Amino acid sequence: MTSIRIGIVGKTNTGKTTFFNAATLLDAEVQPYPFTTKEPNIGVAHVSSPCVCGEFNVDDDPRNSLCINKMRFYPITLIDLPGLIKGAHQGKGLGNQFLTVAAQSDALLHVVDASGSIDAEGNIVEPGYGDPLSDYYDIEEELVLWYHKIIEGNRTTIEKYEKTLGLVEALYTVLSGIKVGSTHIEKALKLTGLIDKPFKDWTMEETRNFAYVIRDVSKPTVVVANKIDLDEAEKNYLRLSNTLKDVVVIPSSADSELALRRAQQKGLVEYIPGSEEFKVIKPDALNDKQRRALEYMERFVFSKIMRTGVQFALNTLVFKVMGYKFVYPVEDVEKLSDRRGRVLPDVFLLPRGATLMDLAAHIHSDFPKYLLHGIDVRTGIRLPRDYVLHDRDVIHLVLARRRR
Ligand SMILES: Nc1nc2c(ncn2[C@@H]2O[C@H](COP(=O)(O)OP(=O)(O)OP(=O)(O)O)[C@@H](O)[C@H]2O)c(=O)[nH]1
Ligand SMILES: [Mg+2]
Repeated sequence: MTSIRIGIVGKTNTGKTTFFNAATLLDAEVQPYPFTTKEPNIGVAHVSSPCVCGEFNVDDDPRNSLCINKMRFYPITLIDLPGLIKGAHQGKGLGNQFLTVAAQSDALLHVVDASGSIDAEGNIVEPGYGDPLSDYYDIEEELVLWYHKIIEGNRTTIEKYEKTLGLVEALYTVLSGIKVGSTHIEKALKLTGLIDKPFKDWTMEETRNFAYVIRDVSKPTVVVANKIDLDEAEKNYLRLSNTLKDVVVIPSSADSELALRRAQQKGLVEYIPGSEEFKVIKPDALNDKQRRALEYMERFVFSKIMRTGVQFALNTLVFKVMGYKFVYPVEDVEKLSDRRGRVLPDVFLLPRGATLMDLAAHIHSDFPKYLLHGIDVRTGIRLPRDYVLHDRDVIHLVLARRRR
């Protein structure tokens, strides 16, 4: 099963690498200077939801995922990108090769500095001076212009292929390299009303509009309003979420998540990523700096926004915006185990609309052929092959031929 790839984009200095480090706990370089990150960092993060082991009251033994305090964590790929600035599509800043990397992701997290403590060039300034909303628009504009450039730059290729393959496939030959599927193209053509218009007749404005819509359709995005702990950030967060009506905006403090995960690794606090609380294990073992840092987080992060927002942003993007579901297949309905007796060994991350047949295909390419029906383990109900899976379903597949 291929893992979902999520790219972190945004202006320089907004906290992308901090977010990445917090989510992956790798040590990529963080600095208060523009363009600290020069190469993309790739790491493993997780999406999480309450594990069904709690509901069924069993001790599980995960194989393809983790279960921490009854939360199930499934790996995804996270890509931290160098910061973008206005003109990036023309190679400004660190050039546009990174846009290619961004475009190879399935979805994006667009990180903005909600405190407004970076100026238009990405330098750190007093909170409130910068404008996260215009930063957001600047970066989105760069993404759209970049798609536009690819389409414009391949006019002759598209026109050539259109004659034999049709418009959708012609655009697909040019856009497939940046993870744009033909269903995305079809959807964008319908939304823009260009589905029946020969490509050679598209005006500049229509091409531009298509670029705008294809960016939207092909890369689902959550906006991360970072540095929420600083002054002015809450005000800007509200402005962002009230203005950007079509995207989800999640407030976050990536710095705090990173500090908490580190403190947890050192055994100083009890903290599960994404949790709405942390507990100091040995108050006496903390030095002054650590104590102050934890108090700061309690006051400026947890009491303001309940959680640091890092894990929440990842979960929101994957489950709510992209519509993925966790599904737990089991072979033994009584023990909730596989053939070897491992309890709830796997969880699968399946896309919106996935059916029992898709689940079977994920487990083994041969299975759909032999699939008779499924059993919903919670209720014992028999499920048809075209049953559309729900999040946190526990499923037993009944096959015509037993595996040996
Ligand atoms: N107060 C506060 N500062 C933060 C937060 N997240 C990141 N920072 C700080 O913001 C600065 C920039 O962080 P980076 O993670 O390097 O930013 P970046 O977006 O990766 O920057 P480039 O790689 O240069 O594009 C650092 O000084 C971080 O410590 C946060 O939640 N709160
Ligand atoms: Mg960085």
